[in-house]
Amino acid sequence: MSDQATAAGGAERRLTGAHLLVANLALLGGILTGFLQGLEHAGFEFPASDYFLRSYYHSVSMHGVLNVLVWTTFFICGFLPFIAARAYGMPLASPRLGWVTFWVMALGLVAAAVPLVGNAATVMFTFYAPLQAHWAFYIGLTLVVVGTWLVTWRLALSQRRWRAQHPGARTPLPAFMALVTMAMWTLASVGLAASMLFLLIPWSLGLVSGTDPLLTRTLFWLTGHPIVYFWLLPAYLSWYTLVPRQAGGRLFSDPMARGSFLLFLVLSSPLGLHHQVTDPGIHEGWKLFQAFLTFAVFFPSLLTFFNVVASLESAGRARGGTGVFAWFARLPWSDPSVAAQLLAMLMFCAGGIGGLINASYNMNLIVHNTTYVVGHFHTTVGTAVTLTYMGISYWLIPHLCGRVLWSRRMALAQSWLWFAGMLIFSTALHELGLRGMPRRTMISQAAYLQPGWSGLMPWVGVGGTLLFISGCLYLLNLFLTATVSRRAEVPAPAFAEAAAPAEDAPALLGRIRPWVVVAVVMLVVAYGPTLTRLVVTSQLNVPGLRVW
Ligand code: HAS
Ligand code: CU
Repeated sequence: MSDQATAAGGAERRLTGAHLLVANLALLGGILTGFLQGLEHAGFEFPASDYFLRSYYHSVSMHGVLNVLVWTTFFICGFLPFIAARAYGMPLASPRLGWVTFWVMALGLVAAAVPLVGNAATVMFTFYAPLQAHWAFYIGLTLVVVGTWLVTWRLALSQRRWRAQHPGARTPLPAFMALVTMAMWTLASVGLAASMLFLLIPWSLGLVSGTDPLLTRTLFWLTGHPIVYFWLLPAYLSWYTLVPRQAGGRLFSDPMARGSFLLFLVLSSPLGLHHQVTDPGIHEGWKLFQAFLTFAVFFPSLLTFFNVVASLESAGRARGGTGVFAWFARLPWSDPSVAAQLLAMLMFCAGGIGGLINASYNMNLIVHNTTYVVGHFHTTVGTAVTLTYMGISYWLIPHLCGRVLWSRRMALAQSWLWFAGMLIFSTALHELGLRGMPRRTMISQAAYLQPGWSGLMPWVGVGGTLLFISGCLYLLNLFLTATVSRRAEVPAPAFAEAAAPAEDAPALLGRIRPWVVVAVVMLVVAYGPTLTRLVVTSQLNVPGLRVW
């Protein structure tokens, strides 16, 4: 363990801290805009002004970008290298590359943020053409993506260095998971990169007169689906390798955990068409094929469910828990880091089932573009991921700052408040979606407001307010931790030992490269014909629109 303690030494700690600072600043903007949108859905007038938020749509664009693109990406790029260094028991390769990466991402963020805040990129986080943002928005986001590739590179260099010192040994599970996550993402991001470099950037710079909305949408979703697993897998990493130990138990199976991550590597990317079921111009056969693959990518999450529940059960029983379910109550619910993540897991059970409904081809016709989808992604990225990252922050920030968490009780209250707020918020949005309420709409101004909606709309505001209060408590607690809390060495939790260790697995489960090859083949099969046809027939004749 002493190896682990020193591995993520001063340099890595500062680097991680810098990423987390940016992530949390983004979250502050994200929860503020989200709060105002929740109130708007409850019937309050949206406080548009010339100074800050010009319109409801300006707010939604900021909310989406800050929360799902910036908060997540910066958290991940700080957290995974930190974890990898501890797992390898050695400092990562080239801290300088680490800092170059951070500054590339930060520069990109500033470039994208200027037009975003200035209402010149009110195009939603999906930046669908033909809505056209200022070129700096696209270039800035592209730089952030380039930064993530550099993280992959640095992890790969570190893996090589570690491998040279440990020939024949199995890569430690947390480092393996960090690598697989970044490999999956790097492969998946080619769609977005192609869209940015060949279509959106030249178009926004005026170098070409038109673009092709369907082609840009297809390239976006090629990346836009796997991006959700880019957010999820670091949370899974924590659920597998840290939470069982924090709870006083062991990981049930290391090989099964590796297998699950490798399945994500192979299956995450070739199924983005499930976001385009209603798009014309793409053959139904390919949509159906990708719908089946979407059901396949359910499987590694089911493996995760089984493995993590079995691990937690070992912890609950070790703490004197009994019965079929009663052991769950024996887990250390008084530890805010654990409680936040357990609540995140519980919410993800609902979020995952909702995903299954979205993915059910014909059922998608009912929920698509309604607030049902908004309900879905607030239980997934908004809770499974975000509440897990919050739970991680409750040990990581004190560890990085060398100060104890300012208030454990506040952290516990915050976690439960998030869970309760989200329960209200997402239930109302799911139900409103089933009653036909469109998403991404300034709904209180809609002329077609339905009588069946009015009873539920205030609950969106109630849930949103609880979430806002919870988010503020989280940020306040961390701020006080970092500035005025008592100084002390706060150890990071050690990694969980596995009841079934890595050595039980076939050697192939210890390797990554063969699986990357399979992932590439899957991607080519699932997208090759559709993309080839779209590129060949593309007219590139649709001009940019600014409708805001
Ligand atoms: Fe999704 C739309 C399908 C998972 C995020 N999704 C979205 C959008 C976002 C998003 C942001 O097929 C909107 C994008 C936009 O703006 O248009 N989603 C799925 C499926 C899954 C899924 C099949 N989504 C996620 C995750 C996300 C996320 C994860 C973020 C992190 N989603 C869709 C589809 C759409 C969609 C369609 C398009 C909708 C449309 O028409 O626009 C699956 O991966 C889910 C699998 C999950 C499970 C749950 C396993 C449970 C676990 C918890 C363990 C619990 C424990 C505790 C241990 C099977 C692992 C329990 C203890 C006990 C004792 C019980
Ligand atoms: Cu998806």
